[in-house]
Amino acid sequence: MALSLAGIFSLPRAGATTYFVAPNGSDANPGTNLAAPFQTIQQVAAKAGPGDTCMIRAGVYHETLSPTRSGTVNSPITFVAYSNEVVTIDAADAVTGWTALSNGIYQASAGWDLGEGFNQVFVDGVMQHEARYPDYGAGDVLHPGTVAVVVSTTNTALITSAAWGGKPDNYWAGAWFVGGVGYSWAWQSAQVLSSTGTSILVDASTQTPNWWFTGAGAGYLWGKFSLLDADNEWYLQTNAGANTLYLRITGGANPSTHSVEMKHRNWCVDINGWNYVTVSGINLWAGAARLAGAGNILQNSQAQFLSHFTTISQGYLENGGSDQGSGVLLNGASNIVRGCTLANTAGCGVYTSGAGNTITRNHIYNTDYSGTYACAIAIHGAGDVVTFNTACASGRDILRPEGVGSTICFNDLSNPGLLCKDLGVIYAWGVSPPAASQTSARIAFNWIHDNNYPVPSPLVYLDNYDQNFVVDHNVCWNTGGDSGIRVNGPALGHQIYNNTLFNCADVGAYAYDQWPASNPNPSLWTNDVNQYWASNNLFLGSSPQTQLVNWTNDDFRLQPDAPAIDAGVVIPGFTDGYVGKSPDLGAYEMGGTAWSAGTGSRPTLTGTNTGGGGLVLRASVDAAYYQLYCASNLAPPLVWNPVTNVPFVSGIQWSVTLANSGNSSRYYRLQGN
Ligand SMILES: [Ca+2]
Ligand SMILES: [Ca+2]
Repeated sequence: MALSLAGIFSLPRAGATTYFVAPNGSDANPGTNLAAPFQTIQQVAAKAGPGDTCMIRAGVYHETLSPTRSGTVNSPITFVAYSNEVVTIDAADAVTGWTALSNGIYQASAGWDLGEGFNQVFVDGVMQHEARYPDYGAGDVLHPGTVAVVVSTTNTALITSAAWGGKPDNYWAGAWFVGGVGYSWAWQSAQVLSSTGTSILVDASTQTPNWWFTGAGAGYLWGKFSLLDADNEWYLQTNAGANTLYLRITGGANPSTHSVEMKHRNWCVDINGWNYVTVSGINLWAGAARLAGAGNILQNSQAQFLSHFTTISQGYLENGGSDQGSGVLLNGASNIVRGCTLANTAGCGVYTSGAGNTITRNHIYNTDYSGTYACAIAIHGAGDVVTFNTACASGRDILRPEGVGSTICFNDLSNPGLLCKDLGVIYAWGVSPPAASQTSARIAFNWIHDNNYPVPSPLVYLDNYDQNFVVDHNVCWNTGGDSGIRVNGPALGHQIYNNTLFNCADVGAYAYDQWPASNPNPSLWTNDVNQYWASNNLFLGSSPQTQLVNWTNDDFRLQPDAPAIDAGVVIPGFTDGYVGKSPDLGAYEMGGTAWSAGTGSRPTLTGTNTGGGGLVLRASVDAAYYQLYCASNLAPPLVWNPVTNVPFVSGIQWSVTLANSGNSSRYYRLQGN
């Protein structure tokens, strides 16, 4: 028996056309010959039909991949990097023609303007900062330079900061304020009308609605030429028809000898109303990806700076008020994003609506650097599946399950709350399914950890007015003192089983009941109820080493003498296949199969000969999202056939018995989707 994992390869089908695109090609070429390719992706997008493959040669393409027709379920249209060459769709365009001004500042004319807070400049692939006070500093995208501020509670347009003093009246007028204050559920922005002393007065009509918080916090001012006084800052002067970009790069050097780009388009990939289009191995820069339709796929893409905004038009929206703030937007049915890296973006990494979408094996980090109500993964669809992702570092939450019937399994999720407060690694508020019999989400077999913001916050946070979440077999560790799994009232129908928790407080140890305020669904929430069932959870306080094998190396199995062994109760559907006289407490059953989470997770497959040609294959629980394949030999041409006659399935753990004919060999492997 052999075990391996490999990508899925398919050959162009007979009758379909293969097109080629290369930067040195010509759109006047036929495009069907590697030696005479098209020059633009859009040229091939205009021609490709069902079953066609569009091979893109190495290079940077300054355009939007926007299909003009649909593929079919059996004959998708495929856009793919040719022979694994490095292909990038860049939504920013070059700015050239620099002349020196003063103080290391250079200027050039720029032909476009995406609007206040939506422009973005890169020098040699490094994001620069719109002229600001204080200067950004050396931090990454989630650690902006700020000063202490107070938004007045009596005049909410009045903001003070000791750092703003010593300037002439109205020195700050025209700049934009951005910051997180008070409750800081999300950051807020407004434009400065006037200033005097240590105070600014903002234009109330520009204040972020829902929410504009008051109280103490931190913020910065941006958007005036006078604030351009440090390296890596820029300012765009937008006069009618003649925009001027001012820029000071590192060391005050001449930008002419560097690559300077300014964002020009919101979308790198825009599949808007088309079906069965696959985009594979194509990197995205400074723009978002929309998969609106059915059966579209984005895979194996390195994507950075999917969205950018420093003005926040709606405080509570995950996308900051614009579609591109969704990052990768899955809007429709059965769309897939897999194997991608999604990093450094103002809004979400992925945002779903519709139904049956899949998010798997993505590495997502540095999301929500705007500080709005965004997260790495926002689920709004029905029956969406989120598996084997590694997502970490976000301004607010890492994952928000707001759909119905979602499956969230085998993910490694950590480190939220780098800009906002009162949040979770997984956070839900006011989420209930249409019918009482439905589950909002099953959150199982995940590693959920490190919510270390100075204000204690939970790991799994089922805030007020949530219903029917199933939270089982997760490992939850490291908070600043809040619950590993927290349920705030009103709450209804949650099931919390077999989780392992340590270096945090126990399930539900902190609870805040909002009843009857802000009732989002008065027909459902007719009285104050705080209902959830919790069993078989293993809470280890600050002593995980007493029962776990080696938690610092992600080995959360029980030690041989752990008191948790056989200390649990039978919960049908959750403890099926337990070993020994009873189920154990916690996420790992002694004697059961190990499992791991995140993009590095690989299921185990072991085989036991049972004599007479029989073979029992036993896989770990994380194999539930894999298909078993069989080959009779490993010599070319190697053919793996799916094993479809799986004779035994139990829960999401399965084992198979397959007849081994005669003395010939069989090879088996698990392959992900
Ligand atoms: Ca500055
Ligand atoms: Ca047991």
